[in-house]
Amino acid sequence: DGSKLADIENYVRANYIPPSEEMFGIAQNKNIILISMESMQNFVIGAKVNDEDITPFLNKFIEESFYFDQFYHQTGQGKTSDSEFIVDNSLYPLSRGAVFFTHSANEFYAIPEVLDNHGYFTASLHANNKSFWNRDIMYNSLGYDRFFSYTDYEITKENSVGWGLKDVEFFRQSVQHLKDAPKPFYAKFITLTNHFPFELEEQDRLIKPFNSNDKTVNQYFLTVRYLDESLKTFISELKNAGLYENSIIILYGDHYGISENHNKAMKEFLSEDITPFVSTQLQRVPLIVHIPGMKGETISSIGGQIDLKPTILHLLGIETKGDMQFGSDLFSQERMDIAVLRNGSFITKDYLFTRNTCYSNETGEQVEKVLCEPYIEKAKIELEYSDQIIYGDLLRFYGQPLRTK
Ligand code: GP9
Ligand code: MN
Repeated sequence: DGSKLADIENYVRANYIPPSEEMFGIAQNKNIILISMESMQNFVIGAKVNDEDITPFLNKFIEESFYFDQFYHQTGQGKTSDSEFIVDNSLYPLSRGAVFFTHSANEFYAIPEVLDNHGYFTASLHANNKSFWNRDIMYNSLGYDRFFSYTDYEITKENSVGWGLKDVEFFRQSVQHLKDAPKPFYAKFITLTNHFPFELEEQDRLIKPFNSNDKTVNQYFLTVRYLDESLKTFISELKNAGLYENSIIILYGDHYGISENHNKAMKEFLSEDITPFVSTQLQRVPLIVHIPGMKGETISSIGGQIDLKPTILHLLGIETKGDMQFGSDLFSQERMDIAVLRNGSFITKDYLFTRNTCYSNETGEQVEKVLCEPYIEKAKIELEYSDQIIYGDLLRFYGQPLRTK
């Protein structure tokens, strides 16, 4: 295991990207509010259905934020839990199963543990049973101070739909928890209403559904619209609670909502064939970073959930050199544009590789495979190294001196 770890360490060190000088520490000692947007894909941003905006609030919020429009989810079978795992650890999830279940006893050096060492209170908030996805156990390994789950919310038949507490209600009640929390905090909010099969009561349908033969796709736009509305509520409640100005707000989509089983309706919606190339590009999820007092801009460098840990820590002025991580700071000019998906597909500025075929990422035309070759190798190595860390519980042996505890 020792020699394996040395190889991985060399790779990670060689690939370390220093932070953007301009952004490093810009959010020092500020609260971090992380919002996991259930099943939110990027193609709905700025899009309309029946001439109505699907995400009117986010469209505006993006104007005053950093919006990453080439940002990919990297989840596998562990869905939401995989996205949580990737974001907190800058490691890949597993190719099968959910690491939240299979390796919850491992040693990690997740964001909550890092921030604990910097005086932060860390919490996850999610109005579902605490043991779903084994969160109650895994959160201890990741270092969360507190998990606000089902029993911390007032949940009734009236304020629930589909999987549970409606997002608007979830955010309303969550702000109360935040008000009482120690500062500064790192708080993750996991939304739920925009979850398959996208159920919604009449009163919460704020736009007319899409009109295809596919009920799932038709309803998806309604629950996305509802999620957008719940975010608007949340932001205004944060303002009322005096929590807005000293908090960095980071919103990201956890994974796709519309699977390839719905290509026919998606073709109707997008007016293009859902080829493997398009399918891969559809794995983009929104990433929005709101920093009080900063104007923001749209950033089109290619990245994924794995890049969030170094990005967040650098904003807080915490160095990540020496950390066992596979992502890099999204604000850094020096980073390489790449997103490696869990199935081995990847996207760079020039190329998109999926199902053993290399495409131009710009035109979608198939190109010679040899052009993708260097990245095929990189993607393979990264996924393998990350797997080795998890299967071998290698962080047990790593980096004790670097940890400040
Ligand atoms: C369940 C919620 C949804 O608590 O996170 O899980 P998903 O099915 O999206 O992984
Ligand atoms: Mn999910």
